[in-house]
Amino acid sequence: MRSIDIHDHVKGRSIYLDDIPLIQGTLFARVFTSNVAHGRIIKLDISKARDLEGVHKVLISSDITGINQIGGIIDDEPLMAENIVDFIGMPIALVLADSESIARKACKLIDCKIEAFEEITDPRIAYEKGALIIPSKKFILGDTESTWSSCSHIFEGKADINGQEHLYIETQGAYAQPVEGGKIKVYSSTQGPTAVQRAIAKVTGMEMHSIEVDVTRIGGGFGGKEDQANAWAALCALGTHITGRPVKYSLSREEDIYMTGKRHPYSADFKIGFDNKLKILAYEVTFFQNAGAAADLSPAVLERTLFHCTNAYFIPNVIAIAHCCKTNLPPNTAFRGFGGPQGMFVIECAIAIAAPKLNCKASDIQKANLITTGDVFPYGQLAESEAETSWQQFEDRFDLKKMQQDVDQFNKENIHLKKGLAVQPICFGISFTKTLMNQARSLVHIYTDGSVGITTGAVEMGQGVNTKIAQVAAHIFSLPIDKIRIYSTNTTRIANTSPSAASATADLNGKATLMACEAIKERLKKVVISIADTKEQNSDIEIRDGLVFLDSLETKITWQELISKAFEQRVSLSEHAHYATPDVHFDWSKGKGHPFSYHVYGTSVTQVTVDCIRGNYEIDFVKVVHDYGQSMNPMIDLGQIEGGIVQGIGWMTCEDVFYDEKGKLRSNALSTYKIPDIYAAPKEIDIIPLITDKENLAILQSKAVGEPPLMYGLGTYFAIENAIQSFNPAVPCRMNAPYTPEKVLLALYGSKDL
Ligand code: LUZ
Ligand code: MOS
Repeated sequence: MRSIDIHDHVKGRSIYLDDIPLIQGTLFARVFTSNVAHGRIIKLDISKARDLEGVHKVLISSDITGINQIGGIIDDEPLMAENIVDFIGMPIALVLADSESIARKACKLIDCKIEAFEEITDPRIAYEKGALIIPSKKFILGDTESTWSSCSHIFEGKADINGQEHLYIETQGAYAQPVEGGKIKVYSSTQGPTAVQRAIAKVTGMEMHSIEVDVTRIGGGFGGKEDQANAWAALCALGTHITGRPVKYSLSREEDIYMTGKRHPYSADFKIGFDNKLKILAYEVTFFQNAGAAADLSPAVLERTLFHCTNAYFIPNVIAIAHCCKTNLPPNTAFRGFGGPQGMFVIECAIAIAAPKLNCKASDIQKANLITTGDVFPYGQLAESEAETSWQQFEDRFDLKKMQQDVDQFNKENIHLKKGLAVQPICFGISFTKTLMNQARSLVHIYTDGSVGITTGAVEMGQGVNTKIAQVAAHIFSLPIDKIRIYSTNTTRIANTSPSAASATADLNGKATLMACEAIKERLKKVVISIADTKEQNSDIEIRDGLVFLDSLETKITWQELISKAFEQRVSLSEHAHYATPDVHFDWSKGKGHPFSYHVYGTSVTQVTVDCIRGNYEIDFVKVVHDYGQSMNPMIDLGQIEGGIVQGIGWMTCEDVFYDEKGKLRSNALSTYKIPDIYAAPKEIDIIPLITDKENLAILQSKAVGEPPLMYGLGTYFAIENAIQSFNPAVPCRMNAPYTPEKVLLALYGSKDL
């Protein structure tokens, strides 16, 4: 089944924030921001801006009616700077004007002087200076210390991995409108309507029941709108609260790129020990996370880095330490994978460095160490593993040996073109690592004409969650999909939502929908029995082609008749259901628990061709065996996998977030920040589903697919590295992603300053 949004998308009829008709009297917002990464405001004169014709108001931090605080996990993030500025792009003043262009002009008239302090941009320097956002976190499994002496081979190294700009097609934005009685309705491009509602309540001083947040859909989020949509919505709502006028702020691409946080860059040190059969006996890793100037979601991201630091491998002795380092950059935030990919990159670096010295391929090490069912992860959860099954199926489908021989042959015959191959197993835990977030609600109405309307806490961001939820209802009621409507996500219909994140949205909201539909169906069954003249109490009902079947026998009752009858009998045709993922828990004081409802596995291989004169490269193919469970929508899942792979490739290759030493973003436009285009995409993507029929907690056994495929992209880095090695084996492995063509060129000729 296709996505239910496809037709409107293609015809340009889908509604995004900027498609909402403007109401009269709307003011346009724009923030004036710091141009210094760290310092003290010594002068702030807004009079010229305020006096500009068409400017309604200029607000600064002292105008905030509630508290000047939008921190999600820790209260460390002011909405507007009071005194100290912590990053370039930090809001200082908010202009409200009759048009966007007047607001832009007014910002230029604000006179602000900032006394600059020393800035920190490097997480290791932040760590040395003790600039940590939270106390460091640690996982321990077994005992590394006593294991080193029994290792036949030990390798140590350092790995660096850069950030990533979300580049959702729809930029951040919000539109606040006054409602009678001093209430406010806010349209926001957010993954987390409740997070927005809470932030507005804090900043305005209003109660949450006076704030309605509504999201029809958003034009991509990738984690960038899990928490960072809050600021713009809070600014608009504050403007409305103070002026009584509608306020809209839709960020330009330029503003969005320089003001919002990105994927976290990490630097890491590792030490890995092997026995003489390629088994990894011990692994020690220390992560330095570049969190930026405020906590945002960094502590949770840091935790997921630890959870995924051994990827799909079983390692009996592990110490993993992670530091959340405070720097003077925009606060970094959630991004597809949420710290997991960074954790996985480092273990893959360790394996890649070890392989040539152990005289084998990285894939030999990977294969020898795959986690199996019953093995324990460093955080105490026992694996229900598909790592070996996916690898096995992968070898059955693709001839890895032959691929390697072809590459070797090609490299023998070519001097200036070299191919590289890399296998990439993945393992990703599904559930919010913060247990309380694993809950969701669904509100299902059947109207008296038999049509169905559903609201959940899920935000449609192009990932197809609305289609999956409609499928769940269609499945339970056995109705055609066009009888089902999914409404906007709205805090007055569904309260206290978790953000649409962690790959868990379809599972959580789908399960709640399943429960609501089942409850209504249970009541309808009684109605059928009452009119179909049977004594059978356990009869199953089903609707086929609009007719009700009782225990597979046709009753001649139509769905419409059944609904009318139910209404006549005053049976409730609505249900609000609540789902909480069973059995998930985690105890941070011990670093142990069962944080994930299940894991998603898979195995990929990537082949690249590097032009060793120019340093550029092409991706020949990515071939994957991916663990679907039982896909409820293969087309949507395929789209997620392809998109994830390309986004992962971009992160590993051409996308290079660059802040200069003053903390100024230099890759601040699409001319300087390169995302993959069609030429950068693999020439061939081959995705083989691994279908399993094991019980799991996924919705209709259809495993979460949002984030895991991104991590197949990691293989690109190592495929490029392997190609470089075959051009110039004297080059030391350096683990510093992304491999931009510039860096590849430097590496090919042995440059030290990679
Ligand atoms: N967001 C979050 C996430 O708040 N907690 C998580 O564990 C998570 N995981 C992946 C993506 N977003
Ligand atoms: Mo996310 S990184 O699942 O918002």
